Amino acid sequence: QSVQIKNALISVYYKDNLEPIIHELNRLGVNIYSTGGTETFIRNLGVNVIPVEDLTSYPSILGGRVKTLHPKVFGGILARRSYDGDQKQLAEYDIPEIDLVIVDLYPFEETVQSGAGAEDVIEKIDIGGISLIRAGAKNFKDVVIVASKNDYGVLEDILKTQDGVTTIDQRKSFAHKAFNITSNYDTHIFQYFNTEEPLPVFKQSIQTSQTLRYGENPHQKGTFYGNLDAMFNKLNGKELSYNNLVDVDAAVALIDEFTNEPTIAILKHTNACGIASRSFIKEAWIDALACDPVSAFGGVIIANDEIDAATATEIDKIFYEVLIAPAYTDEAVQILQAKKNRIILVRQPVELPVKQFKTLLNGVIEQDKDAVIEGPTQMTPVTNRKPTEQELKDLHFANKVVKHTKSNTIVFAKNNSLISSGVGQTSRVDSLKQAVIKANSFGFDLKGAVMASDAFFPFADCVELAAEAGITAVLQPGGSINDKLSIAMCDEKNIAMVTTGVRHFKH
Ligand code: 93A
Repeated sequence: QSVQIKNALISVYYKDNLEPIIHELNRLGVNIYSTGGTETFIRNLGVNVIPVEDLTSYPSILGGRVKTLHPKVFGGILARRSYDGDQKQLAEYDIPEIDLVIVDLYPFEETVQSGAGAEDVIEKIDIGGISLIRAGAKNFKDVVIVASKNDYGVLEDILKTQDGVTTIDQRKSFAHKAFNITSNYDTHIFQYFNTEEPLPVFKQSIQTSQTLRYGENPHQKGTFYGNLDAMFNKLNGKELSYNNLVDVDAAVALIDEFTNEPTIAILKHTNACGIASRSFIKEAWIDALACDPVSAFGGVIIANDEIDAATATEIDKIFYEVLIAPAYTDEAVQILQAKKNRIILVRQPVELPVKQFKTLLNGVIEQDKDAVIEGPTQMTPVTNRKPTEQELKDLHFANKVVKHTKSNTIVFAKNNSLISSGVGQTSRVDSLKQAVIKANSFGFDLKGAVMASDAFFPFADCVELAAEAGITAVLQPGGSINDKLSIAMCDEKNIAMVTTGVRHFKH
């Protein structure tokens, strides 16, 4: 299965780094066929070269559009060395076997990016070169195909160390790379012609990927596809892990709901365990942390405002994994960088995809992201008592948190701060009980606090328990056949309830 290279066809756009290969081929006594510019280049090195026109008995025509597209070229590449029929025909038509093809394609993408005009771009659609690559790669059992200037070095090594003999594994590996090059090349041509919006999730350089230390657990491999460098400027710390990325994604989505006041959120396993909006970022941090200082340990922290030295000093007191903010003062950076392992990110203004994808069974599901949030004007009071101004504000705040918390979700909030939540329980009443227990265990008085639910209440038990805990206003989408029972319970307990008509499940 070893093949000795006897005849080579070389047609390359970029001639740099080709010289050592030509000298090696010359040393090995390989016949070299070549096209116009490449042929001149080789001849100028003082090496014998056969113009491809001598092989085809045709000149290069149509301004170079047709130079290698000929049976004498493709016959020599595609003929199977072990097929008698193929061999007979090579003899009959006087076609030499070509066992090394080196091509470097017209630089299509580069020409597009240079801002060249349409005519120039179209001329850079390589036809003959890409066919040579496909033919060489198809017949990898007998042919070595080097399909890019980036692989000249690999070939040079093989020629030097193996005296022009290649193994089947090496030829197959070249073929594998070659098809990668042809498919990418055609994708770029398609993208040039395509006027439809590309899949939004792939808008930004999905071609970049990053191997992660591991996946969700150490025995799972993981890769991120996308461009993290465009999204964050990292000031400190190690690489983001798979779980960090999942939490950072949740953190970014949550904080983007809060645009008016300085706000900080602390997340664990994608759920907020603390979030507060205040006039100053330091106060926001102190109240966000107070919500659940136990869960905050090892969390992801995100702010919508610049972190100053005073805030950094406070944040520095706890152990966290990742801190994200749009900006930091120099002094804050100095304080935060003292702890080597903590990841400090500056968020860059990057447009995010509007769709989400998830693998499922033997396919993928896609959906629009949940992009709506109901403000006070979309809250319909359904009880005798209407919410006060402050309750309306707090309901709005709680609803934003609910939307970004795992279902079933119950959120308690007061004075633009999360008090506690019940997350991811299999029944809504369990989520509610969890929220009450958490609030109590951290010493919060729920009197005058509000409650938001991601979906409707199937029974009156939730509002009854909430009333007993001290909740005075409730938000829910509504739509249960039992809505009237929950509403009647609210009226009995003198609680205000609003419905929004919008469910915010998050699984
Ligand atoms: O215009 S083409 O598509 N027609 C061809 O028949 C053909 N054969 C090779 N372009 C063709 N090539 C390309 O020419 C190669 O892919 C390479 O990029 C380039 C090398 O031309 P030269 O040797 O004249 O510099």
